[in-house]
Amino acid sequence: MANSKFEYVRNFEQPDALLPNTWIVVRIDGRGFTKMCAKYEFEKPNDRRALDLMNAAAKAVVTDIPEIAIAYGVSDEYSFVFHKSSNLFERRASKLVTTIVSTFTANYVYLWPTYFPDTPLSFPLPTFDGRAVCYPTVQNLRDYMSWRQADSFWKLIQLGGLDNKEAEKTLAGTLAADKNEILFSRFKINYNNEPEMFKKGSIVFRDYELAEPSSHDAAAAADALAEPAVQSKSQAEKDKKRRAKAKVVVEHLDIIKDEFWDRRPWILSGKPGQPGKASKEIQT
Ligand SMILES: Nc1nc2c(ncn2[C@@H]2O[C@H](COP(=O)(O)OP(=O)(O)OP(=O)(O)O)[C@@H](O)[C@H]2O)c(=O)[nH]1
Ligand SMILES: [Mg+2]
Repeated sequence: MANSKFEYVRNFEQPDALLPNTWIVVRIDGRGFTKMCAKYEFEKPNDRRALDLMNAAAKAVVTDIPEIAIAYGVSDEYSFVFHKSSNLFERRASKLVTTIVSTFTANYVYLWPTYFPDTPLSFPLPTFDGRAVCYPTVQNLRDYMSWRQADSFWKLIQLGGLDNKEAEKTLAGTLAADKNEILFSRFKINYNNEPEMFKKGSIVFRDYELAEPSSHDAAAAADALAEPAVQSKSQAEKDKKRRAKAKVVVEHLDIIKDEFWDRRPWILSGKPGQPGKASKEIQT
């Protein structure tokens, strides 16, 4: 077809490509949730129904998008991690972010009545913003995840009535036992008795049989990759089937320590594991 005189406008589309060979994290965040939580009278500091709804929407996103290796959620935010070696359907920041945000929001609104059967949604409806960040190494990615999980502790304190600065001043340098004591005396929160979901946030991933710690070095192997591994068609098909079969689970585990990653090498390796007995881990 002959070029029309209008076609020049195509050049206004600017590239927003994400750096290759990096872990792409898309973090979404509820817009104006302080107001929304007050409107629907969410329990303070943590509302179980609201968090279960966030988790259900995130589970739907991970199930829908097999390139996501892991997701982590706390409060009104969720981070979705694309494996660095996945052959992504798209490497443009805007496309990835909008895909995640719209899939999450659609599911959040659709699932609302399941978690709030007596409180129908009304305008303004819940919406989310999103951003994409590239992390070059496994250490960078793990530090990012640790940062979000550690932040969940501060959020708990903040909602308990202290602002961040005040909380940091009160708690900085105190031992874990003292932190518990302070939390209890100031907020009547017995940190040890709080549900794991409130303390650790929520982790969503495809579950396979747990590996023996230190039987894999998935982190070093991932860092050594220079580009997506070349796979035969049949191997790619096999992986795809295994991924589709795997159960997507929501857990509340420590992701700061090595153990979580060591026992689940498939998250960093990108290779689906053995379909396992559903793995419930005893936290040490
Ligand atoms: N009561 C209650 N509030 C919650 C819960 N989870 C999240 N929130 C609220 O969500 C807010 C999340 O913080 P922000 O994302 O910084 O605040 P925001 O009002 O959403 O503002 P923007 O994200 O900038 O639009 C907190 O201020 C809390 O008030 C919950 O389980 N219970
Ligand atoms: Mg928010």
